Amino acid sequence: MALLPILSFPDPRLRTIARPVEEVTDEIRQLAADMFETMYEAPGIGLAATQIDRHIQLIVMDLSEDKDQPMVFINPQITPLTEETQPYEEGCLSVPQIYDKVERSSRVKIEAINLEGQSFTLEADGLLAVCIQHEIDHLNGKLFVDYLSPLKRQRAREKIEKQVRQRQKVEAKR
Ligand code: K1U
Ligand code: ZN
Repeated sequence: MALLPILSFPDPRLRTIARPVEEVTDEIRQLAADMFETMYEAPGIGLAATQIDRHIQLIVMDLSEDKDQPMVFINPQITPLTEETQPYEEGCLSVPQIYDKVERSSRVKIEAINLEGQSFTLEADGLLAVCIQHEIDHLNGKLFVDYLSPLKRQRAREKIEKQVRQRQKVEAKR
């Protein structure tokens, strides 16, 4: 298993559109295992392959408190089941320490493939609905800060650039 570096906003690689997975191979299964390790260590509740600079349609997620309910979504497609939206205070491992409200569809149908290569469908609401929409946005090169005002997005960019400068200073002293 391996911990993978997570790209940070405004890295342009986060804007890459992910391509579909053609076949679920051992390499994909190993990548998913490494993504789970990276997500749990961060810590986070979801991770899209885009965030670790792999541009394929692969998402891992675990919404449980005990980190014992791993979910994998390969080539996911979502369909809104309602016109209703709900606000949720989102975070993102690629936009560290920034949290803000985003409105998303309250209920969605998810169609995807699992690590055995089998198709499955499920209906989602609550945090699962929020998180799958957030992660699919990553696969399409979109970030939650894109839903915020230009001023808030600029502030987020400046805050992260400051964090990067501080980290580089600490590393240079080592
Ligand atoms: O995609 C990501 O960057 C992961 C992101 C998922 C997400 C969270 C909240 C709303 C939408 C999408 C995160 O995991 S941010 C960290 C986080 O939410 C968290 C971390 C530790 C414990 C509980 C939550
Ligand atoms: Zn994110």
